[in-house]
Amino acid sequence: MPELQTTNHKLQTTNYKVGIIMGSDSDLPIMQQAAEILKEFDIPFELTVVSAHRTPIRMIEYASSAKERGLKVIIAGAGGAAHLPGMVASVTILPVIGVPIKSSNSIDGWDSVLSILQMPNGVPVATVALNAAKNAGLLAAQIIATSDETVAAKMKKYKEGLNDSVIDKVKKLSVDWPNSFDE
Ligand code: C2R
Repeated sequence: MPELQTTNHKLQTTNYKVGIIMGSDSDLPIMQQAAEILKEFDIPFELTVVSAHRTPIRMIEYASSAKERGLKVIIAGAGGAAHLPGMVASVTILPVIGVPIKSSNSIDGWDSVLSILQMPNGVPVATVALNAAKNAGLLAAQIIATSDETVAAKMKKYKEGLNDSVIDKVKKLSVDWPNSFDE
């Protein structure tokens, strides 16, 4: 077995607010949906691969320095035996949002869902739905919005947009399918 080496990263302070990490670059097609949301909200973020299984020292160094470096939230995605989000949560006081991923080594996604969801008391991971990196991005934005009025205003607009798009659909639907509630 190769010797485990420390990564020797300098603890540089960053302006990034959110750290998006994933167990493998094969998770990127899903995890980039979180990145797209953060871009939409103009929230600075960093994105990289960190694996609890394959790069344990990197994982400990990344997670334990995250708060000191200036991050406010970590989004961690992993598939199969997905220990990354929970292990990250064990060494930081930052909120950790876990994204279960239906990866090539996943049986049906449940392995990843359960290993991220079923954390022991004391070490919470806010787990979103399978492959729901978009929701992870939104939840991270909502956490940032608690102390950032600009992001809060954008979030309010985003939610109003959701409402408006459903009302548009209701109007279209009611042409062929009238209902007494909307008359
Ligand atoms: P590869 O495609 O690299 O073989 O990875 C990754 O998140 C990915 O979904 C297959 C899957 O293994 C996952 N992985 C974990 C961890 N590290 C990698 N679940 C971890 O530390 O939890």
